[in-house]
Amino acid sequence: LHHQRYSVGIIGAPFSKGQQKDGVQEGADLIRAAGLVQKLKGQGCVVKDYGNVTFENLPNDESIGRLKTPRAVGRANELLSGAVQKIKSDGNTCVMLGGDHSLAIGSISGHAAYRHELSVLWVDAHADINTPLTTPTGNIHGQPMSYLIHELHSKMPKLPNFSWLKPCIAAQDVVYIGLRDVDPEEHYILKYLGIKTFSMTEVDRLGIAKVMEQTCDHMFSKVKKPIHLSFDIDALDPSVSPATGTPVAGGLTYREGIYITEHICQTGLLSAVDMVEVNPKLGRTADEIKSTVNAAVDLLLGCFGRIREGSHDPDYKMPNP
Ligand code: 5AB
Ligand code: MN
Ligand code: MN
Ligand code: MN
Repeated sequence: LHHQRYSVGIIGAPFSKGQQKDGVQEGADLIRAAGLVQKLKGQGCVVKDYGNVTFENLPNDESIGRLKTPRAVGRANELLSGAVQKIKSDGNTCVMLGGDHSLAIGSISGHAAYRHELSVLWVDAHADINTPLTTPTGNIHGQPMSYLIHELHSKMPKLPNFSWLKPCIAAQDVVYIGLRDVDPEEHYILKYLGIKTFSMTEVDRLGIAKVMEQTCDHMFSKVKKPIHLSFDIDALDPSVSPATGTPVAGGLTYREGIYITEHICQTGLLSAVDMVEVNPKLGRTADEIKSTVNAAVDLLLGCFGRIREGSHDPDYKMPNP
């Protein structure tokens, strides 16, 4: 039984302007209130909570074409990127608690500024790879990947408050798990770039164990790069995590979600995690909120050494009568 002491740095990002539903900005504090820090410490992690990023209110943030609140999203991600770089340079695995998924722009670019070459595992019902010109909704939480991938750079318009951002991820270093609601334009982009995807069809066909084996084969085919896990809680089935902005039927079970995190943990390469799109205001009952938040906490525990068979301290001595 191996025993590793993970150093975890937590940053909260109470931001919701990548989409239009109120409440997702409360996700980070709710995940904390469910005992994340104490539970991580309880399984042997060294944890530092860096608090929440303070976001400014930006007036006159008019839409650009269909794109909603671009200036707020650009500035928020610039701030988050800096916070993530700091947490990485302090020697931690970074945990970013959202907030909506537009925050992956800052989280991944901040991570990449520190570690240069990354693999990105994107666990989501959605591909979040619309460009500002293909988006059907104008919501930037459906677009973060297009801002980050080198191969899409020529398809991206110049936007205010995004001039700090450079694409930092290669299409071949991205793997998706859980897809089941992909826009036609996004499907074109995924195929055109040859991105590795495990939709729910592949999860059904192969089972989650083979999906994870093949995910790691793909990510490690050249060199072993640090892994950025971006986990949208809507990847899980709405029966498990109903309190989220864009739920889609037919998702991952709780057990499949946990298996993903256990497997990624066990690679020893996990370098940053996003946990996003938990929206307590969209739970219809207290139990719906609780189930969603507990799932988010348990997934994060799985990222940092919790295994379901249990574990024990190597120095443990049984009490004698
Ligand atoms: B989420 C949609 N594809 O672009 C769009 O929750 C939905 O971060 C995006 O995965 C869902 O608006 C964004 C229709
Ligand atoms: Mn999603
Ligand atoms: Mn998402
Ligand atoms: Mn969503």
